[in-house]
Amino acid sequence: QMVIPHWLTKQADISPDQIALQLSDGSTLTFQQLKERSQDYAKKLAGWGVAKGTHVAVLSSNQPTMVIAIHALSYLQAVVVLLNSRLTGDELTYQLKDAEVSFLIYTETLAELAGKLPVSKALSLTAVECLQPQAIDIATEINLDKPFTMMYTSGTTGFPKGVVHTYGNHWWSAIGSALNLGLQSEDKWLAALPLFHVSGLSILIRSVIYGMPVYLLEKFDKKRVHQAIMTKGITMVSVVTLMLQQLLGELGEKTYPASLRCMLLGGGPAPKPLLEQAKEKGVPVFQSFGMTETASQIVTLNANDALKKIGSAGKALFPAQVKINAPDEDGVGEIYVKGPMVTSGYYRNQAATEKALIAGWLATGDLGYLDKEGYLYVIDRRSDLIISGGENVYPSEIESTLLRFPGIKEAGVTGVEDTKWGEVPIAFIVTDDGTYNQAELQAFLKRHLAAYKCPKQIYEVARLPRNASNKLVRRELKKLL
Ligand code: S0N
Ligand code: AMP
Ligand code: MG
Ligand code: MG
Ligand code: MG
Repeated sequence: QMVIPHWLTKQADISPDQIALQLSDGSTLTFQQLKERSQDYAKKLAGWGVAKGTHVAVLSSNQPTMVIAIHALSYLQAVVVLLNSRLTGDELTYQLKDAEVSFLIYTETLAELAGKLPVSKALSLTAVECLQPQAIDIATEINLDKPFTMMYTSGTTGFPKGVVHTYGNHWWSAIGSALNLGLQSEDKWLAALPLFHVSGLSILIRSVIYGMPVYLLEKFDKKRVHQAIMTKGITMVSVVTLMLQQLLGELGEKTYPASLRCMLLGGGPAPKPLLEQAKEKGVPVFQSFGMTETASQIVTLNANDALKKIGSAGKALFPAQVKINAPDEDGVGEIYVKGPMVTSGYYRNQAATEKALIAGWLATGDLGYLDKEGYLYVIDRRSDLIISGGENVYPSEIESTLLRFPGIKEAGVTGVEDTKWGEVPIAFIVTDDGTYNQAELQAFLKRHLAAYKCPKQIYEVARLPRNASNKLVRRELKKLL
């Protein structure tokens, strides 16, 4: 069993006056203040009944109190289930049940959505602050083998799976990142990606482990992010492709301050022209490959190689390995990764875990190859996955929702290119004599699916492409357009 001192307590001890969090209104919290606020918050949560091992869901935008709540839950050794605020009540209800959540903390602006969820013990982030604290022993250590967070990721079967991250997964992810990017005393990481994704959460964890300030934005806004990079001494920022695209637009003919040393790009493919445009403007883009299951980036291009290996996701981080399983004659095959940042499995889902984790390697489902020098190129993503603005959309999930609507007999969903989102879903349906009500269908989809999953177009067709065993052939759907 690997045990380390509690990371926030340790950082508050080493660098009490260092800024931990900086907000756009100019306010800050030092590591000492963040520790105290988190420990106080933990005592209030304990008074409410949260204890070691309790599963507590958090539904919030990037608020400082959300950061405090996450650290507080680690002080209680509770498990944090991070909820994607773009999902519908239906979708979240599935996750809450699957994750066996018994407490919910939400931000006021999401109170209406929170009210739809089947968790009897639910309080807003600020209401928790009004609770009576209970004198309890705050955890002084972190056991790296114990679970800390859970996040849901959809699968090819249509049902989301809970990815469990141990403290050790997060620890090794942060260490791997530091060994690649280096640590500099003036580093400040801008967090505009949602903290409910590992893309955002991993910034907070790097912050406590490195003693590095996070500049926290409630959500991504191109103007605010641009202004922050120009004027707030940001050295690192994490982005998805759509954000890079919008930021380059904001930048125009200007250049970023030289202190910006890393724009970490992940979460999906990046078109080469965009990377070249970034290169021309001198934007230090580091492309990476990673997924929820790997607790953020696991393969990243480093600064020295960024210019000569444009389009590549780089090499595996120091504690990690990457290989191509069963490569074809061109060297293309499924990307397998391995390392201590990789999840040990999906929550109470042994079948899915066994399918993904093969002899210590994670089968990512993505296709790629390694060039002669061992650099990874990702050429296609895992089966059927559509990535819209960095959010994952699974055709099977939309198809099964469509099929629940009266009058729809068959449904097939595929992704089409979109200039803004990268890719968006469209649907093809076969109906009982075309009698379905279009307006009702739209309302039905909106009720059951997150907005980014709702098909942008629905085409009625006579039949869907199927193979000899009558299975839908999704890649042929586009031919019906
Ligand atoms: C791109 C974002 C910011 C867009 O959201 P925005 O602008 O805030 O939208 P809203 O104002 O809320 O809504 C406006 C309308 O747009 C629709 N909409 C919103 N998002 C999407 C979307 N993604 N696709 C399609 N439509 C969308 C709304 O529904 C609304 O429409 P109407 O009015 O019709 O309802 C936002 O989507 C965003 O934050 N995306 C990124 C999410 C993300 O973080 N993804 C990465 C997940 N992957 C990982 O975590 C693993 C990889 C990783 O760790 C990583 C990734 C990136 C960088 C670094 C790392 C790392 O390794 O550290
Ligand atoms: P998620 O679990 O939401 O983080 O989604 C991760 C998925 O994004 C991966 O399985 C890939 O399909 C895709 N992805 C991540 N990085 C890249 C990349 N560099 N190039 C192409 N696709 C990527
Ligand atoms: Mg996923
Ligand atoms: Mg917006
Ligand atoms: Mg994604």
